[in-house]
Amino acid sequence: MATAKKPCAKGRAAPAAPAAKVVKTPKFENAKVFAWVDKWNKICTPDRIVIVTGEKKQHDDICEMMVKKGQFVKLNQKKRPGCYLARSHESDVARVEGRTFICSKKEIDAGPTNHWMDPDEMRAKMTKAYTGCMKGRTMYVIPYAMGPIGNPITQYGIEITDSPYVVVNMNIMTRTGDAVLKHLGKDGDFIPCIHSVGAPLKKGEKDVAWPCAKNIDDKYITQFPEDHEIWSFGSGYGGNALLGKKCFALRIASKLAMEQGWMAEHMLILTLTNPEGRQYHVTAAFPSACGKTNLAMMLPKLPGWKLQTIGDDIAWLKPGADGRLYAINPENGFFGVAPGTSMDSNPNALASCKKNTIFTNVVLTPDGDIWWEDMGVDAPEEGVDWKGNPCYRCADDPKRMGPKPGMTKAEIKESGYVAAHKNSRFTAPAINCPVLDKDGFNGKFNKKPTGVPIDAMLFGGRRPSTIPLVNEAKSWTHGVFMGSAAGSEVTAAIISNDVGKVRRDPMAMLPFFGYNVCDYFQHWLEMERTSANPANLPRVYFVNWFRKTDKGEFMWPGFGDNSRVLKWICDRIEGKVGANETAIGNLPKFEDIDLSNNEGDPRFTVNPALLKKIITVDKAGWIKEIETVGESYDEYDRKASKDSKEVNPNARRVPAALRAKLAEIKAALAKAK
Ligand code: GTP
Ligand code: SPV
Ligand code: MN
Repeated sequence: MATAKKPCAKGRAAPAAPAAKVVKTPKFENAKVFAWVDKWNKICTPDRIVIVTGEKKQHDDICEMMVKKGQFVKLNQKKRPGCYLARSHESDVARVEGRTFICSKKEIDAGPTNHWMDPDEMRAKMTKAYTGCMKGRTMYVIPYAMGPIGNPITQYGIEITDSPYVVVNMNIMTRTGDAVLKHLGKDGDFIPCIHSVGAPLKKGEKDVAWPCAKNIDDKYITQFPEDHEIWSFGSGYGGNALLGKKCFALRIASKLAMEQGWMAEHMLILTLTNPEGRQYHVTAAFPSACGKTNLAMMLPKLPGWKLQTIGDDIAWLKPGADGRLYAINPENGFFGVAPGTSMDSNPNALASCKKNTIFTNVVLTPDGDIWWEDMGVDAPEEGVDWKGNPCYRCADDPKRMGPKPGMTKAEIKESGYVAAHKNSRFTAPAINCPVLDKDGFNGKFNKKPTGVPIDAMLFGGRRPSTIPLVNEAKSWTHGVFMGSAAGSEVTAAIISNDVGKVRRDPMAMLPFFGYNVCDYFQHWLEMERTSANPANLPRVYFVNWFRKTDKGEFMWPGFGDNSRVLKWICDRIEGKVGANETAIGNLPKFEDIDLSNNEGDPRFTVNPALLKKIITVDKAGWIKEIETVGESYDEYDRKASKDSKEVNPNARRVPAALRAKLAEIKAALAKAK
């Protein structure tokens, strides 16, 4: 083929810019899948393209390739078959909320809690960043399902990525591969997702252990809610990169849910069976690193009660013809917080990580096993910390590690050093969980493919003061108010300077709203208005496992003892027990919290005197609390987006029903003793 040579001034051919070599786009039966892959192949110009099949052999081969390249450590296969360890770059350890964008056409549709940019501007900016970004790398195409394939609630995605770490994590966290492509057929719909670590390789350049864009301002986690597209660039970690999770199953799905009359929530799903064999299904929305995984697989302290897991992070709920909300877990695995997970606190999570699990940013022990702070087992004499540096057992506490030999617990604490990153995680297949409710997890209830009907919905957060152990909403609207008013201390799950400070986190969804928070509140209210039978909506509760004494000690043991609270909730649903009807909601009477089996390790024992304190109304604290909630509402009313500085006359409004509830509680508090 003749190539046109542009004549230059002197009549000689200009040296042609080396045109990027484009590899052939593989064939796909589904034309939209082909178009999505073909488009990004031409922009990203990878060296090769691999379609993720979902087969074990391909998964294992990718893991082994990563071991060879120094991107994975293969763990002791006798102790942890199929397990690997990854260490991320120091800039890439958690979600980056400051670099997360909702690019709706209008700023107001992203709302006051989201960063916004004009979608055309964002597309132009990111396309530039994507141009040639996969040079020297493999482009993987991951067909995946959020939910059991074929379930009416399930949705599908295609994630293009240049990160093999993302591929193997997606293989665990979602249902991937050929089965999805087959289900999509010729014209099935999916959410198109593109991801790159943003680190092209020059010819012959050696790859690093954790490629990413090292500068935080070069990372973008972008949702286009109107086009239902996800574009992610520069980060390889968790919710930034496993695009089925927060980007799709929460941000994009919440928008779809609003349009279609269902709900996409940051909620665990569990099945609880009482000693008489009656089953309850409960969801709970707690902010990141606030106890969802732990509650989802908790071992009840109460004799005769059985708890099973359906999901630990995300719930999709659809109203049924009977007015009940039916929930599925769209995920296929757990991306759980490692530190604090022990045989005492969460044995089922530890069991879930026994095989085929990827650990990220934990400690490597000399025998090829893993360790983290508060794992409940002695640290090895020596290990490798999350940064890849040596670490050593603490001189006076075998359950700590320090950066130098012989350091004391006080010295380590003072230095702020941790050997496993506070947001270190395990990616474990759900089928490993010994208490998985297989039917519920497979989206079945009474053998029918749907979700499980929800009896109670919990909200919660880390609140050292004011918020009681459990508080029952008096109505659906009151429950929506409770969710809208949720607050929590910021945790290490987010890269932020505010870790430890209390912030408002409505419905534990602050980082995950795909649209305007005011519209989201309205959507929750609509669930009652449009319900076939509002009496069948779940009861709503606010719980707080994290009250602290003045000395900073937890007032409630938490974990398995939380079954006492779940039992109270079931008793309320059955009308077996009364409650103290207070200005803020219905609180338990002391004698209605079952304290059987309350002996043994004092760390896991309820102190009755403290219990009394955390089930009463702290009037002064609540007056302040309600004021702060009002301030958050005012802020939502004023701004078009998180980045807009001025008062915006077009800003959406917090629904009047919630303002009325706030005023009602404020007035009731003023009157209360
Ligand atoms: P994401 O995966 O970030 O959404 O977090 P999550 O909500 O699933 O949090 P997870 O259950 O992993 O808990 C995070 C941390 O909170 C862990 O270190 C737990 O040990 C601790 N935690 C969980 N439940 C309790 C509890 O009941 N009481 C106390 N004191 N700590 C808890
Ligand atoms: C969270 O932060 O709520 C998580 C972890 O579940 S991540 O997937 O990284 O968002
Ligand atoms: Mn989460």
